[in-house]
Amino acid sequence: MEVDVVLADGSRGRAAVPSGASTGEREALELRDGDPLRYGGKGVRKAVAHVNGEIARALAGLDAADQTAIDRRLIDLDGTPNKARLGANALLGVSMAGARAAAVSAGLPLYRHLQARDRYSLPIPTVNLLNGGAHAANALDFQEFMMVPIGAPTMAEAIRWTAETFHALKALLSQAGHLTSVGDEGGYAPNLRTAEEALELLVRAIEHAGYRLCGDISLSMDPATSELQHGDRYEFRKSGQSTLTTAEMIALLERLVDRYPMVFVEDGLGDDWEGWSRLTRRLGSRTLLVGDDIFVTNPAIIHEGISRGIGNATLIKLNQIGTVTETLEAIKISHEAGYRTVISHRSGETEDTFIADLAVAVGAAYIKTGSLASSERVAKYNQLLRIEEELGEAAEFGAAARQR
Ligand code: 2PG
Ligand code: MG
Repeated sequence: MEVDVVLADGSRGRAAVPSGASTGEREALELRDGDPLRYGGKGVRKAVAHVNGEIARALAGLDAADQTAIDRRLIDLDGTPNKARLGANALLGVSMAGARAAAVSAGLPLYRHLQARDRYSLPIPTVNLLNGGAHAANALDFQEFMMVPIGAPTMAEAIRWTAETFHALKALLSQAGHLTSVGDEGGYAPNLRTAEEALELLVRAIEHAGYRLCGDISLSMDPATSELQHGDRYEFRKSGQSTLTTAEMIALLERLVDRYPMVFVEDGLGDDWEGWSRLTRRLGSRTLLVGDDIFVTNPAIIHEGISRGIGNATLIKLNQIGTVTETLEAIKISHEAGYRTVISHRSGETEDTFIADLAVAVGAAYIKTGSLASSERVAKYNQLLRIEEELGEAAEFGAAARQR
């Protein structure tokens, strides 16, 4: 789904909307046609018709520089709590393209239009090198195993370290006779079974690439346990390992956090607020516990999570909530409560680089946007490199992540 917004002064903004495979239950609705004869039901003609019809009429004449007013109009027009009538994909495409058009009209780069600052912090990439779960056809139940180049001095160096580690990992996998094909987010998808096997491989790849584990490069993971949760149990169906209770899942995560330097664990538990609060009490002082499917970038849910002591960091995906304004609100609420933010891609991405600018604008600690294997992910890294170059001395890599 791609949208063009054209302003009266001729400025144009274009944006494309991504799509996820492992979605949170309370995400805004992505409108698909459901016509089995086109794209297996996944076509977006209805959403496109909404953009070109009802939405275009409702926005004509509004000031694009007033993002809040644009998004308020979109939300009111849709009229449902989860954007089910017009589709969050339709609304978000317009919202993002509108922001871009306004930036062009003001003669500003997108990040500066979203947030004017004297100095910017550049997010540390958290890079998915091994794929499992819903993102790969292997026997690994946990979804994402990532490297985080926390010791890199600049974005450019962080990306070089990442590329070198990614290739060192490929060599290790080949030597061990593993497949080196990749999963949805461009990380390798070898037929491993356990989280330990995956993390051990990352540790070896980091060392083979000539970096120090912990000092230079640390780790993170997204088990995406909402996909494993069935009732009050976590089932490891892909690997066929035993089923875990919430307490056992917390114990497993604790073992992994004890053993490996883990910047964060995302979605360590599924839709279980009581369990999340236990998990946070147990591990919250040792690692970031990032809420993705539990918070779904929804300001009201994040607010409730914060007041109940759930997690200590927020994953941010524009299309989970459906407008730029609500996304900025979700980030603001998180930062005000001392929660770090991780700006994230989706497993189904486009070449759109909005999230790179967003992460810089808001001073997010981390950005999660896949490996360096395919252009829809590399596009975001390239945009971060351009921003770093353009900002020069006005940018500090990793400042937000290092802040106490
Ligand atoms: C996640 C995302 C992105 P998906 O779970 O964090 O990595 O995956 O887009 O499939 O929800
Ligand atoms: Mg996730």
